[in-house]
Parts: sequence; C-alpha cells; structure tokens
Amino acid sequence: MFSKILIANRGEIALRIIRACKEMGIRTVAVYSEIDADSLHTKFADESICIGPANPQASYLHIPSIISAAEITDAEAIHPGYGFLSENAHFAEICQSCGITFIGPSSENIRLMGDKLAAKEIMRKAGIPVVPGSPGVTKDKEEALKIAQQIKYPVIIKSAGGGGGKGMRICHSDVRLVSALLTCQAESEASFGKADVYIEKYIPRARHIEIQILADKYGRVIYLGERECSIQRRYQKLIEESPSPALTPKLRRKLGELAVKGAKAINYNNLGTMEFLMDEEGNFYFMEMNTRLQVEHPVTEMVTGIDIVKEQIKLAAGEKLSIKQDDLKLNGWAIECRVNAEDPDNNFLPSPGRIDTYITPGGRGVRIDSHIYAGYVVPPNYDPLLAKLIVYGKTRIEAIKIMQRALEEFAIEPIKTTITFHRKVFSTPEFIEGNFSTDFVNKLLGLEGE
Ligand code: MV4
Repeated sequence: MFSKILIANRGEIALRIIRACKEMGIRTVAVYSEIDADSLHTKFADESICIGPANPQASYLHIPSIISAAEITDAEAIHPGYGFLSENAHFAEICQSCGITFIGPSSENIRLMGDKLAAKEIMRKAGIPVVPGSPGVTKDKEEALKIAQQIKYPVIIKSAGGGGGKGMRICHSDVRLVSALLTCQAESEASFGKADVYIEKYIPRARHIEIQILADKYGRVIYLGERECSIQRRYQKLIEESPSPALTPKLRRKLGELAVKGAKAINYNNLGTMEFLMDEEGNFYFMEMNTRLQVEHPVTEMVTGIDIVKEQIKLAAGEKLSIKQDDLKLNGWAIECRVNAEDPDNNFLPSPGRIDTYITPGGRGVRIDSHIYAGYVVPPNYDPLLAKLIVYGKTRIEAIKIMQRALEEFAIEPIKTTITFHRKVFSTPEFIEGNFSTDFVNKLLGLEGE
C-alpha cells in the first residue's frame, strides 16, 4: 500500500481524498495555487506545496509542476480527483514513466473512452445497445443530411472529443442541421482540438442513468448500483440520487450487467462510470464512459456502505476486489444537491466572493462534503462548486423530507448560491413523484425547446 499520496486537485474533492487517506494511515501532500493558499485542503494535508498562480493552466493543469511536487515530497502515487487532469491520458502516462502510480484506470482505458465515437463503436461490438446514428465522423452537410434522412428527426450532433455537451446541438430540420453542423465543428475544434462530430437519433425525454463500476487488475468487475442524474442545467448535473426512481430490480440487474460487460470488453481497471440514456419505453443506450471518480460518488457510498475512494486507492495499489457482486446490497435512498456559487435568479451567473455567514444543516441522515468556511473567499478562477449536500433516508420520500429540512437550514451569505434553486425543485410535484427526465430543468426554468 502507498505510504504517501499527492492529491492533484483542490476544493471539496481534495478534502474527500485526504480524509480517506488519513483513515487508511496514508500520508498526504496537497498542492495549491497562490489564490488557494488559505484553502482547507492545504491545512488538512500532512504537507502542502504551492504549484503556481491562480490560472489553472499554470497550476492544477501544469503537469511539470505536479510531477515535481510529487518527486520533491517522495509521493508514490497521485490522485487526480475529477476535472483537471483526471481524464488526461498523457498525464497518466507521464506518471507511469516517472514511476508514480496514477490512481485511476490505465492510460489506454482513458484514451479509448476519451474518444466518444470510438467508445461507442467498441461498446456496440461488445453487444451493448447504442443510440442509432452515423457509423463514423460526419464530415460535411451532404453526409449529415443523408444520415438524418435515415434516422429521422429529431437528431443530435455531438463532438467525438468530449461528452459534456460542448459541440452538441439538437436539430429538428435540414435547415437547422446544416447550420448547427458548422457551429458544432467549430465548438468541437475550440474545446477539444478536433472538429470531429457525429450524429445520433435524439431521444426525447430520456433519463440519464449511470452505473458505478469497480474493477481490479485481475479481470474482476462489479457494479455498485446506479445513479439518476437527469436533473441537469446545460449538461451540468445539479441533483443526483441513488437508486433511480425509474429502475426496477430487474432493470437494475440488466443495466448493471451491461455495464460490467462493457468494462470487461476493454479490460477496464480501477473506478469507472458507464453513462446510459433510458427512453420512455425503458430501453437503455450506452452514452459514454467516465474514467474518473465522479462528483456524485457519495450517493452510491450512502446506499452501498462502501467508501469508494478507499476502494479506488486499494485497487490502484494492486489489491483484488474485496467485494463480491452477490454480497452487495443496496439499502435506503440517497440524494445529493450541488451547492454552487451561482445566482439562479440571474441565469446562474457565477457569484464568487467572501463568505461571512456559513450555517450547515445537520441531524440524522445529513452529510456535507465541502471545503468552505466563514471568512473563505470563493475565487472566480475555478468550478463554482461550494458544497455537496447529501441526505440519506430509508425511502425516497424520507430522503426528500430530510433534504427539504436541510435546505431550509443551509445558509451561505452574502454570495448567491443554488440553494434557492434546490428548494424550488424539492417543492415541485413532478420531482417529488420521481416523474422527470433530462428536460425537467428547462421546463422548471420556463426554457422549453432550448
Ligand atoms: C443524448 C440525449 C438524447 N439523445 N443523446 C448530454 C451530454 C452528454 N452526456 C450526452 N447528453 C445527451 N445525449 C441522444 N441521442 C440526451 C442527453 C442529455 C441531455 C440532453 C439535453 C438536455 C439535458 C441532458 C442531460 C443529460 C443528457
């Protein structure tokens, strides 16, 4: 097992990883940019090193600084968290060439799943259902029009370079398709360095359901249930829950087994998440695979009783999976609200600045994963996530009641946060009844057809 791990991240996920390491008796090294000098993760780690200025390109994304920090402190492994370099195959390779363990899947796994079109083709060949669409990259408008004619509108254009919605457009007609194609190719080039886009049949009112995968280096793969992630604004998740209100035990097993089959098809190791779309008839389609620890991992931890970060570290150290699929039991219901420094009443505009009042909810069934404190100054340079409010109840209704209470108690002032948005969601009948899909947020915000 590692004696020292460097956490190449910041904010709540850096704290989360430091906490797991402490409980495992592993020493920790925090890295921070100049603007993060007063961050909690630098205080909780055994050692901390400044790796550069606020600009992430010159600090958290600057590979030479991070590798140097690991070498200076004799860290045997690096945990990338999520975002930043967590899905950078080149970084994983550099760690390996420097004799530092990258806590995550192999660089091959990362590279393969990073090409969304190649990933889809691999899963299709492995017998995993995928959304009907173009077999390869859609080069020009003639090809696009031909494909749209075959699969029928609405169609969706996607970038092969990434899945977060960049370079993505939903089209309902030839005219819209032709103009959107150029826009998506340009966005894809700008975001991912390649203009490769492809076209799929758009599945309206789909649910986004993902399966947590754990795999060791000896071919064993298990799934830890699913997460319902349909409550998103502009493809950014805001609320996640486990289990999904849309799955029956039979559907859960079917989806979990598909995810395991897909992971085995690419000799996956460590932690991963297989994202699926589920249509209104209950059909599943592979969307993409994320090769990192995800923001929303706590809801899976609450219903499985498994510390996913500790398992990830053990797997990276070469341990065999200690959990058997048949021993895994899902209990209760967990829901997570992402509390971002954004103003829901002003088009979710970022709202950085100093926090004077910080009152966290508590009581039975409440967990807060956060790095903020009274007096903390939220920097404008990074992701706006301030805290994850996670609740756990025996049933979905009990979890909702705990969340409603916790959201009433939660106070972060004077900056604006998404707490007010979450209070609105948790008083909306469709959400409370579990009757929603990926168009829920647009409908709630009165943005139908966006
Ligand atoms: C889709 C889809 C429906 N049909 N693909 C969103 C980002 C990336 N993860 C892929 N996503 C989707 N791909 C097909 N063929 C629905 C989504 C989707 C979504 C779409 C619109 C608004 C919100 C969404 C939330 C999650 C997924």
